[in-house]
Amino acid sequence: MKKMDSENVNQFGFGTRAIHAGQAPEPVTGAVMVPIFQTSTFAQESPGKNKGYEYARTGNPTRTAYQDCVASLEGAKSALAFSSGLATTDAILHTLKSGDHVLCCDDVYGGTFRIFDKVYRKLGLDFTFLDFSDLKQVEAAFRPNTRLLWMETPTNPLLKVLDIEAITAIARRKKVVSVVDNTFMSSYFQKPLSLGADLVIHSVTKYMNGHSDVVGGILATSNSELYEQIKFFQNAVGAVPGPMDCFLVMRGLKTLHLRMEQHQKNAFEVAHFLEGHSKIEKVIYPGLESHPDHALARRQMSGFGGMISFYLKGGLAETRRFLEQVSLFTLAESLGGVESLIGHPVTMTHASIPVETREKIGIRDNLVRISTGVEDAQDLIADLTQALKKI
Ligand code: P1T
Repeated sequence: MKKMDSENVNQFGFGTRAIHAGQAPEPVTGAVMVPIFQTSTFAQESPGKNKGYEYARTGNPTRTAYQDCVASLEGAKSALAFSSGLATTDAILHTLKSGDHVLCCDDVYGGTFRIFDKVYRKLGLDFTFLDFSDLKQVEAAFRPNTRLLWMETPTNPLLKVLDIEAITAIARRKKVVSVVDNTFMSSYFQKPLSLGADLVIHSVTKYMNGHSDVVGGILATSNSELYEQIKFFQNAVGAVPGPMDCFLVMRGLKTLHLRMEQHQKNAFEVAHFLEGHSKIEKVIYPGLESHPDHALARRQMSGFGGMISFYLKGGLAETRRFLEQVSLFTLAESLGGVESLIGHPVTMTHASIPVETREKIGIRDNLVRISTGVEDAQDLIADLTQALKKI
């Protein structure tokens, strides 16, 4: 096979790119895996004359390889990596100035809501949170000072599927930059840039790395102007990932396509099991025909992922008891790792959202969120069965 370079990379399939894009053998030693360039600085031959790297906040070869790989997976010209998903969000928000307005979907990760509401509002930005399922409402919410449209799809934790093509088309018409947080689907199941988004971002802490051992974030774009602007902030602010973390995420990416297929397979089995259980009030999984956005999900995504949310019959006490009883599932924040996790949005991931807002959108005491891992599905179902028996 001809080795990949930036010219021919896009002729290859997803799995091939996940394994090779940006990752030619290292020229000096032939090392097949991109080395962890654990260095803060790079020797210069004479002042200002270097081999493309000078200081590791600005650039590091391990990070370059990782960014190039993700750019290829998202069908983007470029990518920029950060030390967390929220540091990525922060870098994008730095492109705005006091007085600017941001439109955001109403069901977002609690930390995203928090940085908007508690950090950037204080600096003079204004935010409107609303249900992006209603396109007329979205259209009407733009103001003359709207500069950014932010959406997650499927949303966290209610797994609403938003129409990326229709919503980003409105933003484009209004000359507003659109961002899609693609964390839940990963680059494998959803391609926001090809549906019209200007920027796609990930908390790579989740599926992209996939092994629950790194916190990181990345964005990808084909808009050179935005890229240059945010690259400036990446260096000027400096929330960059270290070379070891870049290496680990790149290693995780090599199996992204395999893991996502298995996450989805298990999620279907678990979702069907929960749907048929007498102690479950309602199951939310975009792959189920009962999901209100199932048709859109089929059209927009090439799979449905591994995230499931459900309402137990009962209140906080029953939900707490159930969550204390699971044993193969780990009760923990986060998602997207090979191991199955279970969480309680009200007290964990979405505790920073005001209670009135949570109730209005449906984040209630009996809501449980599952990140289905890649264990054997029958073991996961057995664990849920025994825990449900105890309530
Ligand atoms: O945790 P961090 O890498 O900074 O990423 C934040 C983030 C951004 N976007 C989405 C959709 C997310 O789900 C997250 C982090 N979410 C969790 C920790 C969670 O358990 O939902």
